[in-house]
Amino acid sequence: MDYKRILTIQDISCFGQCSLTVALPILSACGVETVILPSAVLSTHTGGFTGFTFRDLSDDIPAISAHWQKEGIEFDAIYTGYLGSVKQIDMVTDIFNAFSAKKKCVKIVDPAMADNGKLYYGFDEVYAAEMARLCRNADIVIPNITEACFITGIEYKENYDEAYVMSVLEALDKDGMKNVVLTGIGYDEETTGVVIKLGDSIKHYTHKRLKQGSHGTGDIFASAFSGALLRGNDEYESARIAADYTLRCIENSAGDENHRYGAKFETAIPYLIELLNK
Ligand code: PXL
Repeated sequence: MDYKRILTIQDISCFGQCSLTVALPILSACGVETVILPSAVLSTHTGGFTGFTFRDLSDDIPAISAHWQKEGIEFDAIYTGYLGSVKQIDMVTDIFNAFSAKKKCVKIVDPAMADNGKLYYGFDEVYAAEMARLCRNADIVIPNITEACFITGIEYKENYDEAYVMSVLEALDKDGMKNVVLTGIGYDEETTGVVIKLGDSIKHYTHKRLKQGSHGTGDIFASAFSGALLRGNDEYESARIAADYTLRCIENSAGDENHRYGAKFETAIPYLIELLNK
């Protein structure tokens, strides 16, 4: 099997099972060489915790990138998640340009900035507009419906129908985002799923909806999607694998009220490998 190398750029939330502490093990489990660029170090993630520390690593990013270029290091893909500031988004744009100039490099952006109609703590409209700009530079974007609304300026609706989702996808397309994996899309109480749009082709993978949610599931999904894609699966198959794995991680965490800060993704890694080997 072809051995691929991916760079993932996102923060380290030391506690909380999200961003790099999730992306690195999941991508490695997919059999992909995983290079990390930590954008910041936080004691915990920002969802549901107060008083967390935040060490911005922006100043190191250009020097790390320059060193890699000097060493001739190349990537088959770059996947970005939570980024700490507008400045960092600009730096990531530079990294996209530098590393896709010589070699084909798939740029995957999860605009991890919002959920349930609201931006995450610390982000504002300026940040959202800048993230939209990064999305325009990507080959594939993985927003949830809230993020897609912030990117397009379409009003967020808690209850929506297929026509609304199609209008969001159309707006993303007009804005330059041709390939989109829109997560958390369901039209009834029992089901949810992922809408995969590749140019003019639109498919919806649906599965059961679980009542409880937990933090970090977007990162689990995006990491498994990126890993499955690099393993040679197409976008639809990668989204299906990532969705089934994420569902299993949420099921793993069900009933543990003390574990709402993250999903127990580790014990489901054998299941992910099983899905990849099918
Ligand atoms: O899971 C997304 C994420 C990543 N990193 C940090 C976060 C969040 C979401 O809140 O706060 C620091």
